Amino acid sequence: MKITALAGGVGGAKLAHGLAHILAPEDLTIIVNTGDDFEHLGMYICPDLDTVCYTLGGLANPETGWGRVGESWNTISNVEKLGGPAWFRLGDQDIATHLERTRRLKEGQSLSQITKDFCKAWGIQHTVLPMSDSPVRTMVDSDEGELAFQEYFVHRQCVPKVKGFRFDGVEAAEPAVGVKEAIDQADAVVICPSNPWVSIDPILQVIKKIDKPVLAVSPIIGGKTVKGPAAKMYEELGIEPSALAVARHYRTILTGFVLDNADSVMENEIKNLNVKTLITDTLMNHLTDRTRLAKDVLHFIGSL
Ligand code: FO1
Repeated sequence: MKITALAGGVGGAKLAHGLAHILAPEDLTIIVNTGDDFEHLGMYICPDLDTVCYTLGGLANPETGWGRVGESWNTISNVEKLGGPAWFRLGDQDIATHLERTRRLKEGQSLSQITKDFCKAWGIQHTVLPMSDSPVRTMVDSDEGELAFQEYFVHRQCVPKVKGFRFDGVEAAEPAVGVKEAIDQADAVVICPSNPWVSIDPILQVIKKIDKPVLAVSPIIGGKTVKGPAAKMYEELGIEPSALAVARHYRTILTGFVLDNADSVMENEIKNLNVKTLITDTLMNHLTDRTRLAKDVLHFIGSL
């Protein structure tokens, strides 16, 4: 079975990791959000691409989910001593990624080519693609005005109340090389449990049409997100955060929806969206959970 997965940061990367453990490299392509990308300290940083790659490569910090395991912080602490910004925690190994990506971009290489080379260097055999090789910037409209994504997410720690989102550059952004083919060749598209508003919507706006079976795994369990501000965003936008809200979020493209046991009471309402449902344990703390959920998802797709 050929799968194309759509993923953002930490939560999405975990399911992508589970899928990569089961599917052969030629049967899984992961398309990653680049709306979180930004320039910082003179470097071009791609947090979600790096989170997915580090996770697939077994290089990710298991506590945070982002950045590298066994990291040191000498560079950023010396930047801070010099009066530079240290709010975005860049580890020494991680900085190598940003330096080399920035050098290659300046030489005119594409983000998809750079990602391909980095995956090779990190021993990752599955295909990881940025959603686009053109810049897209998620802007968060809030009660403190419009904020760039990392300013909102890290610097302001998601405190501002969101009013809406804008994906600057998305209209002009073509899908990256290989994205259309990955969708066309897939038996199904899996939307990983990432933030629907700021991790998955940018990808869907770049891809536009998906005429394939689409399955989404809810990032909200029991009305809460495991990590990140998705539930808070739903609330601030006047929507009760729940698995049902996520199913409604994707209803125009959904074929199947995976919700947690904790939300089984919502199953009928989700079925009423003309969506098939799978109820299972969607928490992914360890690699065994990731592969178990990935197996459940693949089995479920087989039944769609
Ligand atoms: N998230 C934080 O909450 N605090 C940080 O200091 C931080 C640093 C960081 C460095 C590299 C990287 O690839 C990701 C990093 N993240 C950090 C996560 C980042 O904000 C992502 O955009 C989120 O994971 C949302 O996808």
